Amino acid sequence: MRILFATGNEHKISEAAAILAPLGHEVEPLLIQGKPPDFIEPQAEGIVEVALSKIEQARELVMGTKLEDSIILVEDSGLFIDALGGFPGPYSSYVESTIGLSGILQLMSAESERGAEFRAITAISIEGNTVTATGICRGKISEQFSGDMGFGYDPIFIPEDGDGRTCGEMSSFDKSSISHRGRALKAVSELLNPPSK
Ligand code: ITT
Repeated sequence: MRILFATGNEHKISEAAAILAPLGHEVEPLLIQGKPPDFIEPQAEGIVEVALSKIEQARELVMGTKLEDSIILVEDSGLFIDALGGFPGPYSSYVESTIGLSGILQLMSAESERGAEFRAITAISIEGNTVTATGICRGKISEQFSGDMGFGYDPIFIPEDGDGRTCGEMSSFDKSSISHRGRALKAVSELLNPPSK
């Protein structure tokens, strides 16, 4: 299937394209007048509500255009740190662009309990219906930055299903095999193409 990913984050598009290609799907960016959509994210909500709001906004954007019948994908994701009561969670994007990763390491500097998880909610709109799936990647916050691959919080997140490297030190292939995005996209893909019994 050809899936249009409505996101302003090009790293999400390249990761999703690599995850879904072996499952038979082609991922392209959803562009409106040549630009990715700029979503209004309801700030008081959780990531499920934000993902549903994004899919609603994306559907409105394509309504009445030649993309109206396209399959559209959106995602909302975030980093949830146990010792900070789940912060930054739904505020991950805002926190990354304000205090940044160094601000998070500073907040965590006196913490020995460093458990955290990435969560992703993907929502796909197909023939007027919306299907959603969740992906979680447990891990911990590193003591310092490591690696310059990936994006966002990758240089300070060590996944527990990995080998001790941060996601920032992993190839996109290694990261996607255990990431929240990889898990959510595989789950949503199974809902689109249920495995034959
Ligand atoms: P769109 O809303 O346009 O899709 P966005 O980058 O704003 O793009 P989110 O609202 O879902 O995405 O915010 C996700 C935040 O969590 C943002 O700060 C990301 O950098 C971070 N994040 C999400 N997935 C990540 C990953 O795989 N690795 C590192 N950081 C990630």
